[in-house]
Amino acid sequence: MSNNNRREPSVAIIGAGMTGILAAIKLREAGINDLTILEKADELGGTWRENTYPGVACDVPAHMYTYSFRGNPEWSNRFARGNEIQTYFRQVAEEFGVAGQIRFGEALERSHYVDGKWQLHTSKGNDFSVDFVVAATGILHHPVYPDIKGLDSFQGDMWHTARWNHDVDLAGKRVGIIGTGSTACQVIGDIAEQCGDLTIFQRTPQWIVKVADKDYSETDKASLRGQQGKLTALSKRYAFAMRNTFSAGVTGKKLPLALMSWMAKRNLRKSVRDPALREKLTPDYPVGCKRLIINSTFYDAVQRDNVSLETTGIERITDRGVVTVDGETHELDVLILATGFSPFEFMRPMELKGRNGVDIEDVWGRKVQAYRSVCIPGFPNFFLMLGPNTPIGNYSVIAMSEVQTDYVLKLIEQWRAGTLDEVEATPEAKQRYNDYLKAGMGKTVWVRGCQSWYLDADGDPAMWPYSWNQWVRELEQPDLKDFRPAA
Ligand code: N01
Repeated sequence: MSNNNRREPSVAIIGAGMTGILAAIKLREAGINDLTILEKADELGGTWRENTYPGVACDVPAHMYTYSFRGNPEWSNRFARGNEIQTYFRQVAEEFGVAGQIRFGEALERSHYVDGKWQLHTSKGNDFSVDFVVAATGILHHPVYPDIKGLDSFQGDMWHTARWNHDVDLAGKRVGIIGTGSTACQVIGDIAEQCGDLTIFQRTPQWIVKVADKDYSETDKASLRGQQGKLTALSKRYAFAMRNTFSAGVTGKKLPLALMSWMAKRNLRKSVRDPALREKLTPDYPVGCKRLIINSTFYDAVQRDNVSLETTGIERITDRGVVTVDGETHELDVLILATGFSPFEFMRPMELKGRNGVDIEDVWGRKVQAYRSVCIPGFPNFFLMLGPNTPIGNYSVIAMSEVQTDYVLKLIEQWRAGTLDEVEATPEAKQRYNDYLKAGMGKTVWVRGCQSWYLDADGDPAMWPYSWNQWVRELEQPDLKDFRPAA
């Protein structure tokens, strides 16, 4: 307790990716200095540390994909490459004094809420307690390996895109890739030229929009150096455009959706010359139902002579390659699994037990839900960043983290001031919130007949179904009646 009777919290931040770095900066700005930042890996950067596949880039415009308080004049392209994004996060963490505070190579293994404190146990055998836990563990970080018979029998080189094997040179090799999502499209566009033969195993075609990339010249960069105002204005312009096109379209606004559809269909029509190939690449579901792919290299790659698009289903994998259901064997030297991620794990496999020993596995066994994406009843003083129903179609996840971090800080402020003994949303508030989300889903494009990582086992999208502005407005101030009152 400090002199003015405000409680000063200790906080553990789990993960030093984009959100963890942000949380650390903002907590320190709020005068909260008792911080422990645990990072399971030996480097910060989260998704941008893990995804090093050829072609990795962010399909959100770079000047919008930065913290609002620290633009980056150095981007080389409109769509920043993964290594530049990773460098940006490292620089920001260093500039704001966060990097030196990170405990690398130390994962949080257990987190138990006992007598008003979180008792933590880490992979290095350290035990300590804190008032708050901020789980900044990201959404898409558990690779999905496809459930295909014989997968492990393949004798060539095989890896998931998030675990790229840089020791294998693809030049001249017979390469297969399973999947045609955002990741696969970036990989294929980048590796097609060097492979001997590249076979793309497509289960479902995807809609793709082309937004021209742009190289930023030295003059462009120089004009932005030291100009946070200009960088902010640029970011706002992109954000405005994304909000009013893709984000509005997927949540049911007719005109933006019509524009997205027109852009995707036109892109396919104009880019792919052969009608038979075009037919194979044409989805049978509405544009935006699966996350819209923004890419300008895939269609060119798929039309190369050394690339073939296989749409016959995979029957099994053998030591030599992929056997499709028509009995054909596709012999391969390398098999790349661009099969996506499991989006409902969040901070798991960490063992998380809340009030009275309630286990997150039991709570989420029925359905992965939270109150305002961030708070889970039964787990006081625990904040899940980018939790279920955070994502807003094709928008910058950094902007989402900033809004949620401000919200969390306001909740911690209530605890510091003693208005809340513990920050815990009530089960009723969580239920009301999820009913409200469900009510909005019917008009979104995500429920119009496709399968995607957005959907949970019940077919409910784990997305925010309303507008960006509405989301920001609703998170501006915590609604205290949704939390357990102080005793
Ligand atoms: O994964 P995906 P991703 N047999 O789940 C196929 C973000 N991201 O890594 O469509 C055959 O989209 C599956 O087929 P189907 C972004 O949010 C961002 O590409 O299910 N195929 C699909 O084609 C994105 O949405 C950037 O029929 C199988 C593919 O694998 C998210 O990450 C860049 C299969 C998986 O596609 C995930 O994208 C890249 C099987 N058994 C990614 N199992 C940015 O630029 C799966 N598939 C910000």
